[in-house]
This record gives sequence, structure tokens and C-alpha cells, in this order.
Amino acid sequence: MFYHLLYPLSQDYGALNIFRYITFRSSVSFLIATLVSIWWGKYFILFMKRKQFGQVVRDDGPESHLKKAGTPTMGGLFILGSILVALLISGNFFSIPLLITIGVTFSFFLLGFLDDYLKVLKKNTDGISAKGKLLWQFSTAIGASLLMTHYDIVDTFLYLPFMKGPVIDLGGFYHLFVAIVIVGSSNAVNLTDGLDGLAIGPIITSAASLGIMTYVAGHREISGYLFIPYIESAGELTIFAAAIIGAGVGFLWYNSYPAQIFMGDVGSLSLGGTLGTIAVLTKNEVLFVIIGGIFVTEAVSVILQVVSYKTRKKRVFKMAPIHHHFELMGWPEPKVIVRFWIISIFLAIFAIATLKMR
Ligand code: 57M
Repeated sequence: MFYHLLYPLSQDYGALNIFRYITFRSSVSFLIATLVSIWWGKYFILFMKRKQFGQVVRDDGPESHLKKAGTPTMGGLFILGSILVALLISGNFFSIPLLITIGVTFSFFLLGFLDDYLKVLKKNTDGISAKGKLLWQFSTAIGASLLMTHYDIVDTFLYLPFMKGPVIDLGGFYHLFVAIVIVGSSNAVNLTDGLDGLAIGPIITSAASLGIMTYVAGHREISGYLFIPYIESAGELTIFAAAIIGAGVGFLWYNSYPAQIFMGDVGSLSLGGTLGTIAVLTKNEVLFVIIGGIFVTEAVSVILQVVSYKTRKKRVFKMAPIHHHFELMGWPEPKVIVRFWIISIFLAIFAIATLKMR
């Protein structure tokens, strides 16, 4: 809004020229998303409690989780709502990368909402079938990928950390590759969201790291200096990343241990898809494996556990995802959470450092 309404007036009022700057609009986006989510969260939790829309906790999980039954969930509704408010104020909706990212976020938001609605409001613990979820996610991701190449936002080349130029042209496989990154990210965040604050912490660090990637990728001089691909108007995604950080901090105000609210699939599936899309739009698909290392580790632990159990009837971990393994090893929940946060902060900063190592 501000960008579209106020910036054109900067011809007459020079001070309004400030709305041109990505750094300024990103700061505004962060501040608004933080304040809106802290304010909105308070009333959302009261509403969910009054309606008794609480989490159904499976009895096959760690003993310590049974007391969490009834905790309000679907907090993703006010996380994404706060992000939308911040974008409406600070975003430039003429940016195609921004519109594509909003499209993926909204589609995964709808999927997560439907799943939560069935599970929480209709008490149908299965929700949408795994096949149905994957079909929805892959359709959205491939659609987004086709738009990215149709509008020449990105090329079909693969870029690796530490390497100056592209390493290989993926050609037609590029769309499947993009879909695996976006769908994989969405489901990995979903699996990670199993302890208080465990998912939102790495979401914040990933958004911060990716936010810097979008800023430099959208800056012609800096991208050239760092030998990274220049992506027209990728800087508008910095404002989106700043909103995710702000809304994430506001959500963490209530989701920190002991959680008063969970984000629900509506939050984990959408935010995971958003981070994957931003990684693709800045040609950081492989670097994102480092940035989102906690999400990757959680997903890989499930794959290892399921494959091992199916083939050898033996478990690799006491329980998957890996955060449950540490719980069953006797680590108190807050210790698991904060140690995972520490690792995700390290990975986010290491990824930023690789920008100079090319
Ligand atoms: C997503 N959802 C949490 C909450 C959150 C194939 C298998 C690995 C699938 C996996 C699974 O069901 N994953 C679903 C994880 C759930 O959180 C809800 O879901 C939303 C996120 N999608 O927003 O609404 C529970 O997590 C706890 N929680 C918190 N604090 C938070 O801030 O404490 C969530 C957020 C909540 C709450 O207890 O109820 C979840 O864990 O289901 N399955 C599993 O993760 C299960 N692991 C498992 O079955 N392992 C097996 C094999 C199949 C790998 C094994 O190791 O042998 C674990 N989860 C549960 N029970 N609930 C263990 C069993």
C-alpha cells in the first residue's frame, strides 16, 4: 500500500522517497508483522479456547506430550494473517517473484487449513490423505515453477554453494527439481513442528538467511560482486522474509515452552512451502539444504526410521522424528528445542558466509 500510494508522491514530497528502499520497507514489514501477531495472537488463543478447538494428541507419542491435549492449534492463521497485513503495507505487488511466492503460500495455507479443519474441528484425526496432500503440493509447486521460467525469473541451471557459475542445465527436469525442493521443504517443516517452538525457531533463522540472499540477488552491483545470479525484483522477497521473521517472533511469544498455541498444518505446510519457494527464486536450492538443515535432518530421520523398520524390523532412533529420540533419551523438551535453535542459527550464518566463498 505505502509503496503504491506514497512512493509516487515522492516527486513532490522528497521525504517519501524513503519508501523506495528495500531496507526501509523490510524494517517496517518486520515491525508491523511482530506487533500485529503479538496483538492478534492473544485474541486468537482466547477464541480457540472458548470454542474448544484444541489439539488432539495421539497416544503413541512420548508420555510427556499427553498433557498437551487440548492446546489450541491453527496458530498459522494469525501468523499468515500478520504477514499479509505487513505485505499489504510494505509490499510491491508488481513484483512477479513476490506474487508467485504469495501464490504458493496461499495454496499450501489452504491445504493446511483444510487438513486442520478436518482434524481439529471435525475431530477426524486422519485429515486429508497423504496422497491427496502430495498431489495438491506437487501441482502447486510445478505450476509455480512453470510461471518462474515463463516469466524468465530464473533459468533452469543448477547453482552450488562455493561455485562461481552454474554447474549443469537441468532442462525439463528443472520443474520436477523445483517441486521436490518446495514440497520437501513444506513437509520437512511439518514434521519438525512437534515440540514447542521447535519449528518456528528455524523458520525465523531460515527467513533471515534467505532474506539476505534475496536482497543481494536483487541488487545488480552486489550480485555481480559476489558472482551470484541477479534476479530482477528479488528484493521484494526481502520484505516477505522480514514479515515471516516478525510474525514468527510474535507467534513464538505464545508458542515458547510451555506452548499456549500450536501453528497447525496451516502454519507449517505454508511457511515450509514459502521458504522453499524463496530458495528456488534466488537459485539457492542446494544452499537451502544447509540453511534448513534442521528441517532436512528431521525429514531424513523419519525416512531412515521407516525404511529401517520396514526392511529390518529395527528402529534407527528410539522414535522419529529425531526430536522425539532426544526426548526419549531423557533430554527435557526445552533443552531439545534450544539446542536445535542453536544449530539452526549456526547453519544460517554459515550459509551467509558462503556468499563470499566463491
Ligand atoms: C506433523 N505433528 C505433531 C500441531 C502442529 C510418518 C510419521 C513420521 C508422521 C509423523 C506425523 O504425524 N507428523 C505430523 C507433526 C503434532 O503437532 C501438531 O501438528 C502440527 C504440525 N503439523 O502445529 O498442531 C504434535 O506435536 C506436538 N507439538 C508440540 N508443540 C508444538 O509447538 O508439542 C506440536 C507443536 C502435537 C504436540 O504433541 O500433538 C506430531 O508429533 O504428530 N508422525 C510422528 O511424528 C510420530 N512419529 C512416529 O510415528 N514415528 C514412528 C515411525 C512412523 C517413524 C517411529 O518412530 O517408529 C510422532 N508423533 C506423534 N505420535 N504425535 C510420535 C507418535
